[in-house]
Amino acid sequence: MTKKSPPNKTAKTECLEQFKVDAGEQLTTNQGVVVDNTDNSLKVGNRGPSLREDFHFQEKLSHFDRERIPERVVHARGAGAHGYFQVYEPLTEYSKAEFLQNPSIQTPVFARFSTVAGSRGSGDSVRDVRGFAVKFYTQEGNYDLVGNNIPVFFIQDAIKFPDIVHSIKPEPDNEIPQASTAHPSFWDFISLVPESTHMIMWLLSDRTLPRSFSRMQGFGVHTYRLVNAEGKSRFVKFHWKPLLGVHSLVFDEAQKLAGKDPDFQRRDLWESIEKGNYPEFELGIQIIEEEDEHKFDFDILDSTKLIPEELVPVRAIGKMVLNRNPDNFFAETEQVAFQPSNVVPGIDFSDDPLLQGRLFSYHDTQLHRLGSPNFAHLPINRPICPFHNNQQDGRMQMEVKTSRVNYSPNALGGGQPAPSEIEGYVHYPERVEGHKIRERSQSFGEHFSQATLFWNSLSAVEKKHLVEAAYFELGKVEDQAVREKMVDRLNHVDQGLAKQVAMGIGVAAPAQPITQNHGQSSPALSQNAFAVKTAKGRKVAILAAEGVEAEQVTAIKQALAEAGAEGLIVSTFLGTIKSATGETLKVDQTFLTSASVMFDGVYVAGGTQSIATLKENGDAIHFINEAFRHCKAIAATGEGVELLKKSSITGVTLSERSLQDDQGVISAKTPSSLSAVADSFVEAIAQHRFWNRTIQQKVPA
Ligand code: HDD
Repeated sequence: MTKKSPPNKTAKTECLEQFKVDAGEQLTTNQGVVVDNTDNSLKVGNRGPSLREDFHFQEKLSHFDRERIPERVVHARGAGAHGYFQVYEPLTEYSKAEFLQNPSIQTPVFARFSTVAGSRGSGDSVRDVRGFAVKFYTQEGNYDLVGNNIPVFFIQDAIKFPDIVHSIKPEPDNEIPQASTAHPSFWDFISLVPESTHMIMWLLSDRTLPRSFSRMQGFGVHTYRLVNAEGKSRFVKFHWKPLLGVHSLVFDEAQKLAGKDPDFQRRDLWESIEKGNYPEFELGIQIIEEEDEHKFDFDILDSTKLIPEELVPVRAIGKMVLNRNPDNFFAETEQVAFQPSNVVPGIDFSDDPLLQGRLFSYHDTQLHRLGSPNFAHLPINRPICPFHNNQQDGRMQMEVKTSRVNYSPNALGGGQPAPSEIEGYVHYPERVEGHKIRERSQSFGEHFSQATLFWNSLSAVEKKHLVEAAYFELGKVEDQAVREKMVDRLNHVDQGLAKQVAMGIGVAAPAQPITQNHGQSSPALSQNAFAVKTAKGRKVAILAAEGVEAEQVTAIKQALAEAGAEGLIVSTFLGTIKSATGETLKVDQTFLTSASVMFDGVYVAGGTQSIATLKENGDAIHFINEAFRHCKAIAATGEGVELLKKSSITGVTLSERSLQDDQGVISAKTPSSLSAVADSFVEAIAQHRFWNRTIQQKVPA
């Protein structure tokens, strides 16, 4: 899909535009010398040796040789988008940050979503935590909220970060596996680090298989501070909630997608924006008064804990809309440099030891990746407000400073740049005292209660998926002792869970619980709490061949379009097909270029000849079986119902006459009202999945 022109401009768009350069008309060297032949190097005679004086060849090759910069050590694979953030009402009571005061102001943002473990070229849909990083270009400087789609983290202290990441990444001897935690060294580490228990429950859950970036939550994870103009500080946790709801893939689908369309989520983000289906997220805050810091049965500085929404409600304070794709992936998405240390007045840090370590690590990483202390000059990283200081030299300085001084204080340069006379960023004057010790607070010592809370809060199907994920992940660990240790660990969470997992991985079931399940739950931890039912942005495959009933295809396509969804015709060959009544229909995808895993639902239109062809096509049958197995909405009208009968789908009733809707399988052999079928199908797509298809496992796919 080609890129449309950008919508209304934000201050950042204008800032970026100064740096935009189009392809130009005439090829030149970087020195501006015109080039009239870039296909042949300079040689002595047309078969002769090449000449060293070929400066065009040298420049072209040496630039190419340096075109890659080190990929991010984690979160290497990602996709980004521009947009804006707008606060709903002034947040003056809590924060003096200017961008949180005025509901009429749109603050430009750039968001980057990512996986953690895989390299830049890995698949989008793998089971992994997703990064959720947002740079706000405020008038007071850049503010970066660098979070994940999971509200807790693996470890409590940043000094363990290299260890956890080394264990997740491919094993060092053979670089296997790519983009997966399903390997012995990861589970070896986890089995020895009890503080990771809560996080691995989330890791094994459907949260790590988001349907799209626009359908996942985001979390700041750490406790931060908000500080108002009077200097009053409160603790805060940040939440992003997607307006399309929180929805996930199923694991089999995610695995297949990694081969069928490794760019699945990147493509979805790009196409949604190009079609005007802008991803939207509400920013929410949980506020904790300073005097309440110690009122919880966990430490709010411990990043392996969340604050249940039932204890502290999340207040929605504004909305982010992502409405413009980057112009250049490398210049923007690859070079964007997020740093949790980028804050503006009114937002401050807590003493969370994980956060404190991040305040060092990201800046250090940018110096390495981008290769220069001047990385803030890059268009994507430049603040939209002016910035001046005496840090003038270093690689790739983009500005030509004209003052003769680069020190402070100075008189020769009129004392400038001078420290501001109005208040700048003032760190919250928290009072601290203590001894220098390498220790962990005892208040960080309990590791299982919230893991149990999470388990108790899941729906039956979410629990089933979690157990299956454990079978897969631990099933890839050949070391029996590690598997035993993990069952023992899960027995701290819930004995029932430990027993179920033990059964699937060849470990003896624990006879006794280690800790009694406390029985508490937090409904907001289940994805069901945010399962917005809308068909907007969904994609549907319409299976068809020559002789299809065009009227049926048109009715379904129209109903989908009205709901903000899209119906694409999938057939054997690209080009066009002729309908039963002679219309020409364009084929969008073939059975070879697509698969059911790339769609949210499948529709089979009638037409005697079309269905006779599709019945002989194993790919068409597989398409239906697979969609059924993944609990997706399926519809068929007219002779289309016969194709469903030819498939292996089972346990649902198919209609011989008028409309039948059984567990999201909608059929109408004699479709008296196409619009009623279309409405039911759109409604079914909006449900996302039909988890109650209890016997879908029997269907081969
Ligand atoms: Fe990190 C990248 C999120 C802990 C060190 N991290 C990175 C990105 C995200 C996160 C979303 C990608 C940003 C982008 O799109 O460019 N990281 C988190 C969260 C954490 C966390 C939510 C825990 C709450 N990270 C963490 C720790 C450390 C790092 C404890 C080191 C002490 N993270 C990095 C890094 C990266 C990074 C090595 C790699 C590339 C980069 O920073 O720019 O510095």
